[in-house]
Amino acid sequence: MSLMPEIAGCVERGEDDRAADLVRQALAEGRAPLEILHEGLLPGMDTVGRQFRLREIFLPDVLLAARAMTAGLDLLRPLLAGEGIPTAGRVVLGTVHGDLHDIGKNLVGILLKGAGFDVIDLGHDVPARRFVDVARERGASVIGLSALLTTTMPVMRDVVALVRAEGLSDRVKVIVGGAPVSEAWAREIGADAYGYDAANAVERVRALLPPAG
Ligand code: B1M
Repeated sequence: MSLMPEIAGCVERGEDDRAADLVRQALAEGRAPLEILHEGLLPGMDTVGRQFRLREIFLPDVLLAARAMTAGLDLLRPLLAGEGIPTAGRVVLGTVHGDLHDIGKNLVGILLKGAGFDVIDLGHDVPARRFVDVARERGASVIGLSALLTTTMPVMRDVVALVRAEGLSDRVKVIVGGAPVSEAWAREIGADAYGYDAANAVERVRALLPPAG
């Protein structure tokens, strides 16, 4: 079997050690980190999500899959982040309150760092108020919000409202993303941008910031 489907299979079966071994092997064979991510790890996680929705697998299986995905991602992280020149702007990033999903948010953070942004990652389950306080205190130009649950998406609206209420809209832009989030939702809540995947998030963040100089 070729390496990428094998990596996907390891994620599906929650085989973290083997997933890491195969990612190492793929890197040793000269495969690009982004290729390993998009053709190995992510398809595995997609399958897991589908199976979970259809109740073919259960929460413990998803946890094991997430652990295998993370084992592979940890090896790619330094390579995806590259050298990075930390001058492109400061971004406060996190998964919103009530939401523990952080794999996609972590990917966004890795690619933002790789693109030269200074990323302050607040982690997951982050209250709206904390995003805004940290952005103000640390002089960030962008707040990046991730949500994977339809029930936690409203926290994004709270953040946008707080940024407005505190008179920060000119200085601090808000980008939202995550599987249930859409361009229409971003517009509805008054967010400044929507990123449909991690690479797109980087492009959208770049577009939000004034040109340097
Ligand atoms: Co849960 N989960 N989960 N889960 N989980 C989903 C999201 C779900 C769609 C599964 C399903 O039913 N098919 C479903 C949500 C349904 C809904 O709300 N409509 C769900 C559920 C219901 C739950 C629980 C409630 C289950 C339960 O307890 N009964 C529970 C909730 C816990 C909580 O958060 N309070 C739960 C728990 C978990 C685990 C802990 C087991 C685990 C998370 C582990 C972790 O993150 N550390 C987990 C996982 C792994 C998933 C699935 C299978 C995979 C998510 C993932 O990591 N995808 C997911 C099903 C699915 O999405 N296919 C599911 C890979 C990741 C790279 O993609 O996060 O979409 P994603 O990120 C992408 C883009 O969305 C985008 O870029 C990323 C890279 O391309 N993006 C941004 C993300 N954030 C962005 C921010 C941006 C821009 C782009 O700008 C700032």
